[in-house]
Amino acid sequence: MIRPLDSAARAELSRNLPHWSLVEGRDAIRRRFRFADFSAAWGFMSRVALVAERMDHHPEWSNVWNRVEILLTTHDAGGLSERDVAMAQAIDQIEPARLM
Ligand code: H2B
Repeated sequence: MIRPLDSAARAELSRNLPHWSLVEGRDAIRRRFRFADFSAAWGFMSRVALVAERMDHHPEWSNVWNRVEILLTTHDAGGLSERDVAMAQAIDQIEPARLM
């Protein structure tokens, strides 16, 4: 069992993860990405998939052509945990130059 994110870490979310926002009605964070085309979006998703496997932490996500939406929450914690923060930071490191 993983512990939920504590209130101090929650207070720092917007500063540590400025591109991510809290999801209404769920204890989760979300970021929307837009790429040049489907190929760029899928390439990005492939990289995220490798990170997810390495971290054993898997996103809820969707893709529509050049757009990717990623939602992070920890099912084992029933909401946000440090794993989501670490995953979001790792995703933010993936080729930001390819984002549009
Ligand atoms: N991903 C996410 N987002 N939340 C989890 O609680 C989670 C996961 N748990 N990936 C992991 C896998 C767990 O189910 C396996 C058994 O390690």
